[in-house]
Amino acid sequence: MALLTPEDLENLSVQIEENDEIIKRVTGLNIKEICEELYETKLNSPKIGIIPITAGNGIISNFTSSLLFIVQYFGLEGFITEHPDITGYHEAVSQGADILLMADDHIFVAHNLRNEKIVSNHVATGVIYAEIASKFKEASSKDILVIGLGRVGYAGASHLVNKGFNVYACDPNKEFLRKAVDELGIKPYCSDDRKKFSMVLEATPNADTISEGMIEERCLVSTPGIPCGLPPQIGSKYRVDLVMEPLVIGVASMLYSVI
Ligand code: 2YC
Ligand code: MG
Repeated sequence: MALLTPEDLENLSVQIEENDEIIKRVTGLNIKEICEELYETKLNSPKIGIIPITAGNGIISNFTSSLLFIVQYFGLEGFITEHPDITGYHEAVSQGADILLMADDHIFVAHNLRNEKIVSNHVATGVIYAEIASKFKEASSKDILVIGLGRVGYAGASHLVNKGFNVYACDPNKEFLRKAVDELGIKPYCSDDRKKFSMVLEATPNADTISEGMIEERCLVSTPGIPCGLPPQIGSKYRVDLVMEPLVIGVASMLYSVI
């Protein structure tokens, strides 16, 4: 899984403002409204404990401060523990945190100590970016393309199948593709198929995965993937609306999903 870099998290407030505007324009709802509708709940006022974790590649300098910004952006009270790891865990619980946020290099979780719900970032991110793509007001059909069937893409594809969309998907990893076909019933799609889409969920760690033959003019590309899968020249030529943001949208989905 591609690890975030401090540069990815710079100007997070600008990144979320810009993306929230695009989301509102293309779906009619902003990110808060999409989460409230998707998870059928408001956030209420849980106290969020954010625990730095030193395991593996260790601390990402602005990761936990970014999480605190996000928690406060959604109007919640939060704190970053003074110490990392288990000392931090003990501190967070002792300080009365209702929900814990913590990540190592393999998984980033939100754990609600009050109702014992726990969610991973890759599932919550896949679901919310799929939901955004599926709510494109100008979509011409319920056909939707998912590029990348790893942990994030699979969760997104599964959510779209459950919502009754006609999910087409591609992934160079034949095992991932077979699994999604067998378990979700998605339709395999490869770039030389003639079909074009107005809604695309891109969930790969690779750049430039989207080619001209895949997309309709004025389509919506929804992607948490860093680097961007949409080549800029194709984005401008086809006047594509792009929703792409590194952390806020995924964390919002995590928080609402454990309420
Ligand atoms: O600063 C810390 O506490 C580090 N242990 C955080 C490591 C986060 C690693 N995960 C990532 O970079 C991201 C996830 C946020 C989503 C995808 N990759
Ligand atoms: Mg990508």
